[in-house]
Amino acid sequence: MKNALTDAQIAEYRENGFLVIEGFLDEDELATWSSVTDEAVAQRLNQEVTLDKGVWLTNQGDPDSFYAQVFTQCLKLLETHEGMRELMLDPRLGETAARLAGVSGIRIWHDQALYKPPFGNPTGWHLDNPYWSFSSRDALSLWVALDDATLGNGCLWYLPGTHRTARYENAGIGPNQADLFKVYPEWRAIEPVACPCSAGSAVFHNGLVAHGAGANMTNRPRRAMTCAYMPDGSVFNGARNVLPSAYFESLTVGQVLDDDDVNPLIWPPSQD
Ligand SMILES: O=C(O)CCC(=O)C(=O)O
Ligand SMILES: [Fe+2]
Repeated sequence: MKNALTDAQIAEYRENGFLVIEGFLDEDELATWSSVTDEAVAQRLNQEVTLDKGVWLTNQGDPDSFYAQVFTQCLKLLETHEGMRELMLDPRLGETAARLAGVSGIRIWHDQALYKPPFGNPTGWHLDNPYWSFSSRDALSLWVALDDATLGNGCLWYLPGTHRTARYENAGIGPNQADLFKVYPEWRAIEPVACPCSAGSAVFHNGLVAHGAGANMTNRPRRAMTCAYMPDGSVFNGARNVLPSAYFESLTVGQVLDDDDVNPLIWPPSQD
């Protein structure tokens, strides 16, 4: 895993709000991530595994909806697949996220597989952190390409620097690519940057940077495995998002989200 970061990479991430690391996984690691993710997704979609905690786990309710054709989205796979748990709890991922964000501790918010289907819809411009149950300008995500991500199959696009001017207002991932610009008309002047990358590459992005992905014009899926990270010490903002119902109901706004079962601490590594 090519997770060591140079000062230049950290500076680039902080300036732009995203960083591409080509060849993040080596060939063997990519083969493992790919087969583990395929298996965990297949189990989830076939309902061979259940996670009955009142958590919303896939977007495949109506497979013909616009959103279901943006990507097959499977959340919290680490809770239902042991191999995925091992991959996601890797402290090297937490260390990399912590160094980029400039924070001392990192918890998992949620992992999610995002498979854009053949001929899939584009992913509308959006921000991530306003969806989540904590608000932190240091939140971030890891997006790992399991297939080559190209201009033709829906690689990621970013509006550089928008993490620094974003407010906690968002647009949904709906059919209109331009909805986010109704909220942030001043961002229309920013030149979007495409991030094509080869399978095994990683893209880290800040939870407040504007991003989206193009349509998949090819007859093959564009698969990605991702994980969203919460700086340790972040507090509950009142939003449910993917919190298990009993835990959600027990929380008060402002309470620290430090339940190790719900949000595992992956950096610093535990002493035992
Ligand atoms: O994979 C995609 O199309 C979108 C990814 C995304 O929005 C994210 O990882 O936050
Ligand atoms: Fe996103």
